[in-house]
Amino acid sequence: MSALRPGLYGIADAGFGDPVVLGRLLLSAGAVAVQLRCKGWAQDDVAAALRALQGPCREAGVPLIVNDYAALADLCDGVHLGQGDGAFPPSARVRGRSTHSLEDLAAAEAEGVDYVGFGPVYGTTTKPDARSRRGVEALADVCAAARVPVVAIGGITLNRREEVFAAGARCVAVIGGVFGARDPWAAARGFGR
Ligand code: 3NM
Repeated sequence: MSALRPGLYGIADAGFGDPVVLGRLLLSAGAVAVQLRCKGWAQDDVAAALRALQGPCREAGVPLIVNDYAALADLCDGVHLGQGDGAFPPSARVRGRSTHSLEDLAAAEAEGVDYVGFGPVYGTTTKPDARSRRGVEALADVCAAARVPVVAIGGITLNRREEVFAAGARCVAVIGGVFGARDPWAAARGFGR
């Protein structure tokens, strides 16, 4: 799988509805990646959702990435793990790690990740245990230092999109700004490049 194309790194977050439906919406709106995020789900249910999204993602040429559930790496193109979520399984083709500092970036690059998430750039209510906001300047510092693509996350709204890309982010990862919008498809479309 080649590196992430610039654009919306879509997150099909089960907190906002059936993640298979959300994933399909993200694909139809032009997302460059789809991450399945099903916090607290039974592994079998996550596996079923991954199987349902495999075909649509393949057809769209978009990587399907699972958040956590590293044991399901064989059912998708990649695995995204947070700090402290352990090592990547050998079968994960695309490896993404959440980072919150330059130190985290260095550690993630040392373990050979394909991209890093960086955030929260702004305040977010979607992730209750998120760190404090890092700001656009910290994002720019990480983007300047990074050898891998940076996916910016946390509180990104359509009117902040420009400054996030200007800071050097390859992709924006957005949950509330898409699925909290009156028209999620139009919002997702608007985040693209
Ligand atoms: N990870 P929204 S912030 C899932 O900082 C997640 O690593 C974050 O949702 C991090 O776009 C976050 O609604 C929540 O703010 C993103």
